[in-house]
Amino acid sequence: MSEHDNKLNITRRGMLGATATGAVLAGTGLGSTLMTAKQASAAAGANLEPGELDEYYGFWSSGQTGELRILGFPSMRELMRVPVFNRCSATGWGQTNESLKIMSDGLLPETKEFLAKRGLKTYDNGDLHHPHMSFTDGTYDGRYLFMNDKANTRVARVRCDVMKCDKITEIPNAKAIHGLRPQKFPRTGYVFANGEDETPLVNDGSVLDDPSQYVNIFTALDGDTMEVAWQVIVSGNLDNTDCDYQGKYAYSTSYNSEMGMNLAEMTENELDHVVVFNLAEIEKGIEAGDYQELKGVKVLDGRKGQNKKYTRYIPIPNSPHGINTAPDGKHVCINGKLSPTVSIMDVTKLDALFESDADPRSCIVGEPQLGLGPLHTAYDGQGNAFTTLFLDSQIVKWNIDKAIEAYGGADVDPIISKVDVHYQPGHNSTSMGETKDADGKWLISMNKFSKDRFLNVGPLKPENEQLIDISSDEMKVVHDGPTFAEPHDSIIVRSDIVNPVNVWDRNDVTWEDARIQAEADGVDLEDGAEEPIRDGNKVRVYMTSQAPTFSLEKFTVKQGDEVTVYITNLDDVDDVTHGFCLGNYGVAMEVAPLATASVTFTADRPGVHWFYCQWFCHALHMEMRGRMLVEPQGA
Ligand code: K7E
Ligand code: CUA
Repeated sequence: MSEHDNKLNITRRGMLGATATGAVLAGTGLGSTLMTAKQASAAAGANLEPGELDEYYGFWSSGQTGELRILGFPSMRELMRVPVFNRCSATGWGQTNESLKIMSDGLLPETKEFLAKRGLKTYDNGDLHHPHMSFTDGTYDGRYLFMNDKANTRVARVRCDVMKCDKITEIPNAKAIHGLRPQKFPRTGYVFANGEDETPLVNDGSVLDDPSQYVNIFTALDGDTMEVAWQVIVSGNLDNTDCDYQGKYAYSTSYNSEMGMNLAEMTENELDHVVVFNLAEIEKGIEAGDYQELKGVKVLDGRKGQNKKYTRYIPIPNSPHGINTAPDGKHVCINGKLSPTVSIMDVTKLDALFESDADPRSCIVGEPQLGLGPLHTAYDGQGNAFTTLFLDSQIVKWNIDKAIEAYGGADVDPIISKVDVHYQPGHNSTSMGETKDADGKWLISMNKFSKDRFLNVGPLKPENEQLIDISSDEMKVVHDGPTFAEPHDSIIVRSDIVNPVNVWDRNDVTWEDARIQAEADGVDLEDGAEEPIRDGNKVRVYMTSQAPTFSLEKFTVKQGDEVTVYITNLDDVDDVTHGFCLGNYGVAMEVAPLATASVTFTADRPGVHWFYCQWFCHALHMEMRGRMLVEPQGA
């Protein structure tokens, strides 16, 4: 639920009561819509025969679980979980040296210090809302996925060749990275990231309960290096963000222009705003030295009323949430949340805002009333938009041109149809819908509540993601998909764009540290070493794995040694992943085909300790094990 909660608490009691009734009614009404022949075949497309492959990849966030998920789409089969901000028992993410390096390298020095006092190298929780793929020329290019962590103010990147996270950057100065989007044109380029929570600019305790001194921060990262390129101080907290197809502007919704500290203050104004960021002017400002340097980052002042050309504030009713650029490259929908409206912004009118003192609202060309609680909008590439109505538990399909005509006074209704979803939708996504290649086939509604849609699993219930056929004007729900906490957002990418490898390249940079250490030890990772290599109380064990054996059946260390086990998987066969799990030591990791993985622990328990392969690899997988013999201290 995250930030929606804040605003919607007001009506939450009434809303939930109303929904329970709605659910019963919806259950009886649903089957009464007749499917068109086109829809029937599309629905059949969602039910793949065994062995058939999906037409799309779905990349899903997981909210407070902190991982990225990969689904086959439209079958909605979950294919993989990619740990990012979380600790993963199966893969050893958050425990292996390779993952800990990725998780800790990009942390701020002060965070490293803070965590070290708790005996940690990194955070082990995250709140991942928004996964988005890198773009080239307005469409997905299959290089990277970028995603935010609202919980601990980070941005991560996943490599699409191996589907593993390779960089995590903690964003300085900002707090709670929420909205995130990669630049669409000419390429990514920048990754834009919104800071949601306002704090003093220098948050060292010298200013505490004086909100007049709080600011919020918009960040642009360099998607290639994952370093912060620049930041802009803004007024109001930032919610979601998107950018244009021209490479000129980014824009963010702000739901608390009041800079209020409690619910009443935060919802006081009838109008909040969208902040528009002028990328060329910001780059010029940096070149001209118009910034302060804070924690190694160039920070420009783009607050309201500073009269510079970095930002413009466009009044929008009331607590806007999602902001989505249409595939036409011209229109941007700003979802009103507490207002039943979506505001349509025309990006071709933004130049005028910056060049003259034009009324900031002059770029708003439509504002249709769609229903209660509009949160996010997706597109079919044919001029139509699909907006989630959180409070109404519906998706509304509407026509952008007609909404613009109606705003100009014409007597037309932009709403084409509505469909009930179950229940309370947040994000929705269409196939290729956030690119210029939107294909108008499928929509997924990511519903926050499932209530009675599945077998009851106790007070904590799954969410419900509903697959909707949008190939005709009558939207048709064709599948319910329960999911665990808490996917906010997803993207649906044509499968030909994504081409992961089957086995690792031995030269991969992921285990560069292991390669360097092995070289220093005179060991070839692909051979392993027959004896542990001792260096004071540091002991390094080099093993290979090849189904169904490890190259060592045993190794001996002394109690208190700091032991690093390096394992190289020599099986270059599709899908033959091995693991290393050391019993009663809390140590476990994955070693995929041709990968090297390593883990470091202190051998502080004497005795015989079995290690085993924890990924099923062979008929003799159970036999794939060995012993760590730990000599007691003083022996
Ligand atoms: Cu609407 Cu964090 Cu994208 Cu949730 S946000 S829904
Ligand atoms: Cu190797 Cu199981």
